[in-house]
Amino acid sequence: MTEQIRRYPSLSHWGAYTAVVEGGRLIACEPFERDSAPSGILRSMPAMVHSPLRVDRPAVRKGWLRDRHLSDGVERGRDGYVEIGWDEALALVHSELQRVRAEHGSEAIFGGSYGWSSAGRLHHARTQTHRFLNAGGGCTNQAGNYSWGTAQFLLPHVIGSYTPVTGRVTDWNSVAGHTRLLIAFGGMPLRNTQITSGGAGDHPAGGQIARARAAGVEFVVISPTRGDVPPGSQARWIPIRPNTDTALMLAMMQALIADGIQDEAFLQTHCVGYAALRDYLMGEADGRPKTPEWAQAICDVPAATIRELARQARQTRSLLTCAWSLQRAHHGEQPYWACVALAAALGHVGLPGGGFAFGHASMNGVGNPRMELAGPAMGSGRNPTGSAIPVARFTDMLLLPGQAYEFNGRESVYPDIRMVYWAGGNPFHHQQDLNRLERAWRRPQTIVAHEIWWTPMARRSDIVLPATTTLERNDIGGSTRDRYVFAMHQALAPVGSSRNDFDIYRELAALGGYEQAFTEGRDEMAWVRHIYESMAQEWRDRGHAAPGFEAFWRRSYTEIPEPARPFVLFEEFRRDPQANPLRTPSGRIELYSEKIAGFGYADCPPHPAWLAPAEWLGASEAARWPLHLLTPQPAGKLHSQMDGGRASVELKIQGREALRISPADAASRGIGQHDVVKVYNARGACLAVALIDADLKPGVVALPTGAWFDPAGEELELHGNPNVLTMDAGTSRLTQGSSAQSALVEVARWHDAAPAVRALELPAIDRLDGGRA
Ligand SMILES: Nc1nc2c(c(=O)[nH]1)N[C@H]1C(S)=C(S)[C@@H](COP(=O)(O)OP(=O)(O)OC[C@H]3O[C@@H](n4cnc5c(=O)[nH]c(N)nc54)[C@H](O)[C@@H]3O)O[C@H]1N2
Ligand SMILES: Nc1nc2c(c(=O)[nH]1)N[C@H]1C(S)=C(S)[C@@H](COP(=O)(O)OP(=O)(O)OC[C@H]3O[C@@H](n4cnc5c(=O)[nH]c(N)nc54)[C@H](O)[C@@H]3O)O[C@H]1N2
Ligand SMILES: [Mo]
Repeated sequence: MTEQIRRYPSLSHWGAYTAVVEGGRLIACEPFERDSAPSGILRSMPAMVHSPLRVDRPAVRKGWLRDRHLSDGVERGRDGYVEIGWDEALALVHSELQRVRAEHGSEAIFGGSYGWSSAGRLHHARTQTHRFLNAGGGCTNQAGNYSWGTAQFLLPHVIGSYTPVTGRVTDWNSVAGHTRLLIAFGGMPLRNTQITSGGAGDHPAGGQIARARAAGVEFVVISPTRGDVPPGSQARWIPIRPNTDTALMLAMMQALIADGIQDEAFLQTHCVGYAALRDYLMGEADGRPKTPEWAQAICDVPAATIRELARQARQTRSLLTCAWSLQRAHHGEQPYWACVALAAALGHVGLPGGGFAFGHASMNGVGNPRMELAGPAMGSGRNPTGSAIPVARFTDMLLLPGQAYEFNGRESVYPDIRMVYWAGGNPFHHQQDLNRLERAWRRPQTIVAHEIWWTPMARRSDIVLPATTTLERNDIGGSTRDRYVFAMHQALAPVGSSRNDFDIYRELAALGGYEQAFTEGRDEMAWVRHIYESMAQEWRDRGHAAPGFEAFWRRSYTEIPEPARPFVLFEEFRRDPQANPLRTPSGRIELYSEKIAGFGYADCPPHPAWLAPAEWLGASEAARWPLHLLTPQPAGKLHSQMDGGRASVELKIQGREALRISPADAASRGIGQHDVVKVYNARGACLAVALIDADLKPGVVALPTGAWFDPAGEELELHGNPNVLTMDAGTSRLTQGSSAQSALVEVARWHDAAPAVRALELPAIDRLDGGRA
């Protein structure tokens, strides 16, 4: 008898799909029928869902099982594991949480748990972690994100809001209808538009770019690589040194002022602080006018090009967009502030197809025409401790308890962390300077993780609880960047003895006597229904129809129509700034911020300025480390998720991540195509395989993120994880964002036999049934 094939609607951050199941196994993921450009990452899922790398049963690190919270943290990452039963595992976690709360207070539990988790909003592991820890007395949380965390804390000072980085920018209909020149700082790599946080029904970016081009929009891509030019855009590529866009933008503004063609009226009526910024640009303040010639020496773009681009952008309807990567760099506040200032001087802010925007190809759905209606959402409750650190500063926190730090005008002190609880993130993916993190990671007494796979994070935790994938539970997903909301039907029984994060927390909450506070009396399907109904009620309150839950669940998705009018960012503010002020102190765009001036931060002055990053090609350190390392998002996966899947593995070369290097830089180092290379600096070293790329500006190398961390000691990482090389420093005291894109390195051919990568093999586990993996 042949097994019946069944189909279930589901959703991932890389798109909606139908799970095809045969004999209890996922055999394929068929893209959602309305997706115009489905992501290839779907191909990785069947093998990964049933991978031998799945965490099979609860497992405890041997040293921790023996010595509990007194065990030696140095053994994390080296020790073997012992499987135990669920009851025993939950009892261990529960008693450890109680001990830490009683002896050290709830602040001593680090529950920030940063990470993307899954697209389903109910079972979103990070949200569930916060709900659980908050209900039990609180924890130390993390504020902001790695993605656009610098912008999140800068932009409210400048434009009163950070919604332009959540995707709410002048939409593609307005662009196709009105923009004549679109300048993309950081380019528009379509690879990144595979992803939407919360999932999506369509991937329209490539189509929108082609449509805009057909409508006559001229594209200019400013980037260290021609690889950031999207196909179909016919964009002109202007190569630039990494981390120097601020100088280019300031010089464009200076050129406008020098020619007397800046939009003086807009600067006077809609901005404050223009005079102070102008003095800086014209050199009144420091005797150094920020001319195109000045900028050329910094960013290596010809002065004539800068002048000509400024004039063209002033004379025609222009839109500036900055990739999020620009602000994920040391002093990453400056390019974003400079971009807003330049757009103000160009005078098209608030006009159809004009002004500034962020992240058009940083994520799917940016500029997607969509009504401003709620998406499905799950709350995480209030943290009773109120303790939170800036997201990317957690290595500092672990290393420097009690130390004071500055963040957005406030001084705080790092808490003394005894226990770390993580679900749905991989700090050994996302954090900079992983050798430093390894040292910090030894300090907490206990580390608990829920994981699906034996990731580098799981391998460095004391208690590992196996979590289900999305396919093993019912959920609801969607994003405010996309016009669809999706039902996610359970397609598989839990693999191994894995459990839903929600159920793990429910049982732990029951042990602690606060199950009701955690669940609010709802089980899985009651929550799915509740999330849907809350969203649908909001739609109906705002005059939009929404089907009843049963109909939605049966049909498996619901759609919001395109808005009748294109959205133009700051349209109302432009029309009447008195009646529609921004939420800045002045109600206007702040080219000079009194508030920031009051903080007195030398690393974030009160107006946009060129501040040399700690590491860039103009730094004195470049004599020793002559290449600027970019760490772009990986094309074949989401961060480190499913690194062992087909779409990811196909892009590795000889099992290692590929380092792009220019022909000139390869030749001068005797490096040939597909040679194994060592990429190194004072912080660490990794192996990678050279991919010679004529589209890269010489002096720049690019190693995508996501290879599972595989250190053979501090000296050498084997898999090509660039975060052993990146700098772990806040962008500035204002926003404390991640400086991932500011790192200098050297590259050398690796002559020895290259040690095998082990990260995608199982660690040593003593099985519950007596066997050994
Ligand atoms: N050098 C450098 N570093 C960077 C960046 C960069 O540009 N350069 N970018 C940064 C950015 S923008 C980001 S957003 C971060 C991303 O960093 P992370 O979000 O931490 O990376 P992911 O690999 O997505 O980690 C998610 C983890 O959650 C697990 N997971 C998925 N679903 C579930 C679930 O349902 N339950 C449980 N328990 N676990 C689940 C996955 O297996 C995976 O291990 O990386 C940052 N790091
Ligand atoms: N396939 C895939 N897509 C993803 C993700 C993924 O993991 N995989 N992650 C998602 C997430 S969480 C996020 S936050 C976004 C991030 O979106 P981004 O931050 O925009 O992504 P990056 O790939 O880091 O950078 C985009 C491009 O910026 C260029 N660039 C870097 N530094 C500079 C600079 O100083 N100046 C200029 N002009 N250009 C520069 C690089 O060449 C790079 O290709 O991507 C999302 N999309
Ligand atoms: Mo991100």
